[in-house]
Amino acid sequence: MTDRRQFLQAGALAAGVMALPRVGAQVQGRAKVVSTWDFGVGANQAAWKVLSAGGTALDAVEAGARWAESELCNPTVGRCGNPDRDGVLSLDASIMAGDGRCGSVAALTDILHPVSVARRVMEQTPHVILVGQGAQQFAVQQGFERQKLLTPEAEKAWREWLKTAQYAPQINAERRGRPGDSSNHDTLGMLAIDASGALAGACTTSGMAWKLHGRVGDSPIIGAGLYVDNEVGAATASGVGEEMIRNAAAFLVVELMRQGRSPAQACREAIARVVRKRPEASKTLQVCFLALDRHGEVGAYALHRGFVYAVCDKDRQDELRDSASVYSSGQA
Ligand code: SD4
Repeated sequence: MTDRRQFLQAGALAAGVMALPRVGAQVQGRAKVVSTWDFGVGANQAAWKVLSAGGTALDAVEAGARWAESELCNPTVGRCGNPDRDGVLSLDASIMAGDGRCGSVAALTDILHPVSVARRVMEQTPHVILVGQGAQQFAVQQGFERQKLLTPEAEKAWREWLKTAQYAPQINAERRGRPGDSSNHDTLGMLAIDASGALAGACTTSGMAWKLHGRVGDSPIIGAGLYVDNEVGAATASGVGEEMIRNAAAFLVVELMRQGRSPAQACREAIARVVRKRPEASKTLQVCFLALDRHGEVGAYALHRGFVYAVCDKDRQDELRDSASVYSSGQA
């Protein structure tokens, strides 16, 4: 028996309307994209080109992450990222669709667009995560070009660091800058909902500067740095990834939303979980969560001040919001 939805789809297809992307206010209606940090504005605009033309959330977040990987030049994302302790620039990225499809790459070297390799892992392999040499080999097989990415500036910063070689993940400096300010940047996490109501997310990062060679952060770990479920919503994280992995944090945020919390409440409760688990460490580590539910409601929370995120939909293309934070509001 044909159910009502199948019937409507069949009718629409017969009328030839489903096959055509509908551009304009109608198709943009519920579409929205949100991203971590001030440079999220630029990433959102790249994603919005896709969403506003009736494209999918998945294509949109890939486009946004690609923008950050190649166009934005900063020490924590993509080609301008700082290297690890051994001077190697290694990149982590993930992508996830709200129907559960996901892919990621970790510790990938010499490839400009890790997020697109992550998408190929999702679409072309039976696996979810590829790492290191295997990820690079797969990328090359898929037609991605191998290229040296370490910039002279990043190499210089690494040589400076080598003079003391003290590695201590720390809280991020408070963000005072505006979009485009080159001193303000961090890992990109993006979440989008498209006109059909489908959700998707992506993360891309060079991880923590001066990390041990081989270190994998939260961004390519599905459920830690990124989680998306069309039934509920999506969440992404930035900050010291080890805390996100310990707490399965992005999954936790989505599950809290499933239990009825708003995106902001879910992010706050997940931050509280991080603090409860490691109260002392939480005083100096930064952890930030950003969430988008399936209705398009956005929320964020951070351990410490300074986390900003960008929101883009048909009514605003470059909005930057400050997140609430546990320690600055004295609610720890
Ligand atoms: C990582 N979460 O690799 C990333 C880094 C980051 O703000 O987001 N820094 O741990």
